[in-house]
Amino acid sequence: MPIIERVHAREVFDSRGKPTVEVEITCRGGKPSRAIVPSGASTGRFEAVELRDGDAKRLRGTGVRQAVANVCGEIADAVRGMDANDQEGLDTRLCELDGTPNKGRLGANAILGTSLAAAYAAADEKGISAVRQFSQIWDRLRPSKSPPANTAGIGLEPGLPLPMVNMISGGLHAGGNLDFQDYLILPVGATSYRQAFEWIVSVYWQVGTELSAVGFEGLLVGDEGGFGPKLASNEQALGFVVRAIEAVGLVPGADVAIGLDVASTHFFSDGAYRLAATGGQQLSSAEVTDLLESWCDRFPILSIEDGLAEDDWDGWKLLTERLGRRVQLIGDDLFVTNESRLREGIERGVGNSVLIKLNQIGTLWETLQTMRLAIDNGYWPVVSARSGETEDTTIADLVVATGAGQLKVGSVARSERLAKYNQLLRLEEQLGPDAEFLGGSIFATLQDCNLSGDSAKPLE
Ligand code: 2PG
Ligand code: MG
Repeated sequence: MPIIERVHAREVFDSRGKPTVEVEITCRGGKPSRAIVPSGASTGRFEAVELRDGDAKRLRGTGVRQAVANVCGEIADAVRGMDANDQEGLDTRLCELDGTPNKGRLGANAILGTSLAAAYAAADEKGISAVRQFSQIWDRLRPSKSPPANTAGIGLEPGLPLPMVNMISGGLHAGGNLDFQDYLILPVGATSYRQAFEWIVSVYWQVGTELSAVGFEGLLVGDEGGFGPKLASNEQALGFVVRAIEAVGLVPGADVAIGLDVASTHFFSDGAYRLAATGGQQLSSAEVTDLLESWCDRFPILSIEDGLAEDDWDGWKLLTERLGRRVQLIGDDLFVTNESRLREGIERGVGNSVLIKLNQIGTLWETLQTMRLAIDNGYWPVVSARSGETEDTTIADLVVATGAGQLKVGSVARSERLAKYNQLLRLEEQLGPDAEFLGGSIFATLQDCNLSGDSAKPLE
């Protein structure tokens, strides 16, 4: 049994140069195993608390020395001697030790680092890979029967995910003027992860070429590596992406569909959605829904995240009634990977998909419970990175282990993103037929979503 013997933590830095927590756990007879916690910029109000020192004299208050001290002190004392293989028991202990509903006392960063490092330490002691360890943990929650039809195939077996990849960035992630945070592509017609990734790289390069050709500062990239231009409108970005897909010989919709992360919470205030890119235009929830519906009519949009804000349940209900049968509607700030918020959404009939970010909730076990709840209710889980990332590849192993079907990591520039994409290439090679690529087939039940036509069109 992998017994936790040593727990250590240190302050390291993420892709924005911001301090974050790295935890190192050693089981009896094993080697030190570590995990690094990511960090968001467009965070939801209901996320678990990321503990920061707040000491303005050091690193503008962003230090995580207190969280590190919590791991090395109170948390280490509590988990030493525990079975690292018992993820549920360990994570429950961590939640009880913290004692608050939002992990505000010890910090979700301290707790998640410990939760994940324990999983890696257990894998090391057992002599198995991270993906196998995560798969064994998921086996305790893995649906035993077929999930509802619209998410058919998800979660049952390990599998390579469909990547959802950022091409153009705006919002809080880039210095341009776009209100919407991510213009993404989903290579739904690809038949393997490698092919999907090659298509993505080709389209990404082409978007850069198109932006440069018309004189935009297209080659400046945002926090997640997507291009961060100043454009005439939020809509203009969609045209660049569609043209780039066509220019590399792929079919918009059939081969490569479009996703948006509107991340609307950050431009919602006093009951209105305020769009800076179009001169301070103010829209109601119904008007944002109209706008998104008109875009879905004109562009091959398959997925929309946070189309409305984290508190706008009534607006979300309307959005879901209007678009929920033809588009994946992902709740990120709305659900914050939190089982009870997702349950509320399911009961209210809001959204049909949930973004899965480990640090929004703060332990591995709770994250997996939210995924299971989603799958049982026909909601697509989309495993996601944060805008502040590191070389840690947990989410790549996790998405394959659970067969969750989709992964959102950011763009194909910036090595903290490539760390995950490259890990998926390794897993594709190592697992072969044991990890099928479900690709766009997971969306087969969406109507009018531009998925018809030839799939697997070769690149020129
Ligand atoms: C999001 C994420 C990742 P952040 O909104 O989905 O793109 O951003 O980590 O800043 O919350
Ligand atoms: Mg988001």
